Amino acid sequence: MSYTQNVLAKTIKNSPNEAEFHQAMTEILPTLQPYLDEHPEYEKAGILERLVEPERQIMFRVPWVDDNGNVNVNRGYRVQFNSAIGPYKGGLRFHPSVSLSIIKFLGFEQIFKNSLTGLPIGGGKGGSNFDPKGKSDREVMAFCQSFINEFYRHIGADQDVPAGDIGVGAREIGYMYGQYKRLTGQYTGVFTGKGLTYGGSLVRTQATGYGLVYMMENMLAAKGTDFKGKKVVISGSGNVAIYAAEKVMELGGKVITMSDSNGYVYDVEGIDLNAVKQIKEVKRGRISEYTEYRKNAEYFAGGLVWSVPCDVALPCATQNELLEDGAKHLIKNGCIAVAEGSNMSTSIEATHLLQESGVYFAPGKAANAGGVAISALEMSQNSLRLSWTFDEVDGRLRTIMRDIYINSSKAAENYGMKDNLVAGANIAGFKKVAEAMYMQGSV
Ligand code: NDP
Ligand code: 2IT
Repeated sequence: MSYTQNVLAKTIKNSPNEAEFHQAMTEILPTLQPYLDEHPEYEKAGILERLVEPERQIMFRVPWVDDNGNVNVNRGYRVQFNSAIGPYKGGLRFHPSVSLSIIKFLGFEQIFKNSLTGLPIGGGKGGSNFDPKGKSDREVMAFCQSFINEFYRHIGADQDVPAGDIGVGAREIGYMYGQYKRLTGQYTGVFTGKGLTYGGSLVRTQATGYGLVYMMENMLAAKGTDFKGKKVVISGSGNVAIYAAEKVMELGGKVITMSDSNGYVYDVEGIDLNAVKQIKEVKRGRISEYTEYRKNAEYFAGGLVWSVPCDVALPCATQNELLEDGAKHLIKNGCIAVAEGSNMSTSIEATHLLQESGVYFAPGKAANAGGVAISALEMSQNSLRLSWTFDEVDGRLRTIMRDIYINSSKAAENYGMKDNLVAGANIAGFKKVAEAMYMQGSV
């Protein structure tokens, strides 16, 4: 058995009931074998065995009182996965589905993603099974403050720097930062995604969505085309989906769908993004309300957004949202490229189907790295006690996404897997982390 297969089998056995973590490892580890064949010293030093075991996992009780005076208890998580190349960095997810398996898969992906950005950030992820949906601002604040009452001792600007993810945006980061400051008396860059009046960076709100579209721009250019006139299907209607849609439109593409966990809207004339922002960012409503703004749009409750014919697809909701049936629709309808805005949007089987059919495919760890990259630039600005202009940060984002594309596609080509950006991104991300771990010794 090869080194990667051996570590994969052992780790799956040692971590039962962690399906999402198994999936992430199964997607990543085998693609590293050609690189590890060239570096037998890494097997000897147990690099993979160490890489798949988080440096630290923290789980804690988060009690809070709701508006009716009832006590509620949620579970908080932080997996500090790997600090070989920098302090732990990664988002917090608040969603009822959150489990240790989900946080471990996200943290594991984050190690490679953060390395790909070229910036000095290690990998971590956290969150809670708390559901912010339908809660009052006061309830969300009570939860965030209680979360930090325990969590503050584990984080720090040079130690672990959390940010947003599903269910965690500017409102939640603000409440958590405020409580951190209250408890520690420290005004440091310990969170990213902060508001602009207290240390946030311009472009962070837009960064994941814009970065995703810059990645796709590079992919389309490599195939001799661009966004002009392309029909684009986007899933989700949160932070990533909204700013991906904004950039697609700016580049001349037409976004025809958006979705949430209840269904999707199809607008043949092109999505009205002001309406979506009003529904989602202001009212915290449902995407079904879109038809109140655009009478010709159609809403499909529970429908499969990938069945809508398109040239380009950008999944921007959650893991395993694009499965084999979705991939088959995309292929049949002539879709030419897919890039993941969400982490692990696509199952392994669906990814293979797309790749085998010649659909150009970029995995999340490369395509959605723009968010964490600008988080790292927010950390730089906080350290400098300066803020850069929108154009300065956006220019850096463009360059970072271009470099990620080039490094991933070159790595794929170097190992005889031209156009396989999954393998290319894994190898390109792994190289730096493996070398840093090796050089820092084994204990
Ligand atoms: P938001 O909370 O802003 O939006 C999430 C969107 O996805 C909503 O439309 C939500 O619908 C939908 N969604 C969430 N869970 C599910 C589910 N189980 N089934 C169907 N739809 C679902 O999150 P973000 O936009 O920040 O995150 C979206 C994805 O992008 C995630 O996978 C995240 O990990 C990834 N990502 C985010 C980054 C960031 O900077 N924010 C950076 C890199 C990746 P509903 O309202 O119905 O729940
Ligand atoms: O998945 C991700 O990269 C994020 N949710 C963003 C993490 C960050 O630290 O900005």
